[in-house]
Amino acid sequence: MMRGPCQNSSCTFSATNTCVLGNPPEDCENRPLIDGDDDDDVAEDEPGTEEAEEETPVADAARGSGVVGMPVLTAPDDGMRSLPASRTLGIAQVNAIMENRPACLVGIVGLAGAGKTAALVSAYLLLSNGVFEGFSYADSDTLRAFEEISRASRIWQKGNPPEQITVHTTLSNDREAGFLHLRLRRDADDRIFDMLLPDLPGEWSRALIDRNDADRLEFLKSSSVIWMMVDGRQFANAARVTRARYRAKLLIERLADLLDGSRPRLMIVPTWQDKIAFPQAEADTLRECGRSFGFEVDLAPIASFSWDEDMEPGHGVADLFSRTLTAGPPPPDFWPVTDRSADDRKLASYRRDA
Ligand SMILES: Nc1nc2c(ncn2[C@@H]2O[C@H](COP(=O)(O)OP(=O)(O)OP(=O)(O)O)[C@@H](O)[C@H]2O)c(=O)[nH]1
Ligand SMILES: [Mg+2]
Repeated sequence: MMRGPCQNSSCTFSATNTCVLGNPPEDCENRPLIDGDDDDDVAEDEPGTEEAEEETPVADAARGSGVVGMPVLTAPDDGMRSLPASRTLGIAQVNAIMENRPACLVGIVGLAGAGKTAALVSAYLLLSNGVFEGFSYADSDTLRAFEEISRASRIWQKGNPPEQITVHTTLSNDREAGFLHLRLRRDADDRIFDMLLPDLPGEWSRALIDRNDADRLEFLKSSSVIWMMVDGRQFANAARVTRARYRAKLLIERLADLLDGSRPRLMIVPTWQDKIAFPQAEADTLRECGRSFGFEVDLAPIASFSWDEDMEPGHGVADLFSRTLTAGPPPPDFWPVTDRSADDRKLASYRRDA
């Protein structure tokens, strides 16, 4: 048995022979075990992605030389390894960032069309135009991913907005979340904040509500804040509000269940405020529901875009980020207290001094 090409879309192993996660190539789980003649499905795993296009010729050439899945060229040592992944980050990369520096991991949930992607696009566009109140853009490891989700929003004409500015989110790996990274500088004190923001399909929240399918949302346990996005228009519509309210409450209950003991701050984020204000009674109901499950609840209404001349596009988005960052990360879990024994005396005293 050999290992085939890497299936992690962020990894450049096939091109550089270096695992982006630092795994030994022979043992990396992202490279499936294959028999020499049964690797056809590997290259087709992510149709349409550039990574997949790059991998195919390498795999084919390797097949011809009898060394299945191994690159035929040696990796150039040009420092490229340290470049960040161009698309979204996987869980392993997010973990690596969080171990290296304080970062604010946000959980973003909500049904399809709630406005999850739109909020991220709105923040990115405001930052790129230097009009994100209270913050400026410092860096991003996932610029290409931001550009991809923002593309359609750059081409619509004023006065003729399309129905959909962002497209329905799909993931190349439907079991693993893809994260966007933003580094912000806060104007007030020049402090730098790293934020990790998943752009998930609404189906993940629907599956959590309908089937309690929670495995792929496990990462929410490590988040400091959860944004629960809801389409604000539904809560101001007599025919739709009952169902919208029921599903929002069920989502809160499911989240509480999935999170076990941990309780990140819950921000309820009604979108489409340019169309209609979120009814106070609905806000109170959701707040109360969140509290009954032990959440500290906050409400942050936004208009990621705006069809209303009296409301600026991106209304409330900077405030959402600002309030998220004041929540502070949960206490870090590394350097846990362990029993000392005579054998680890040096390490123990190092920790005391550090
Ligand atoms: N005017 C206005 N339009 C919005 C707002 N939020 C979302 N939209 C529109 O609603 C569409 C759907 O929003 P998305 O952000 O793509 O929805 P989503 O939650 O990411 O949905 P999935 O990816 O399918 O889960 C967007 O393309 C926008 O056109 C808002 O606050 N104001
Ligand atoms: Mg989306």
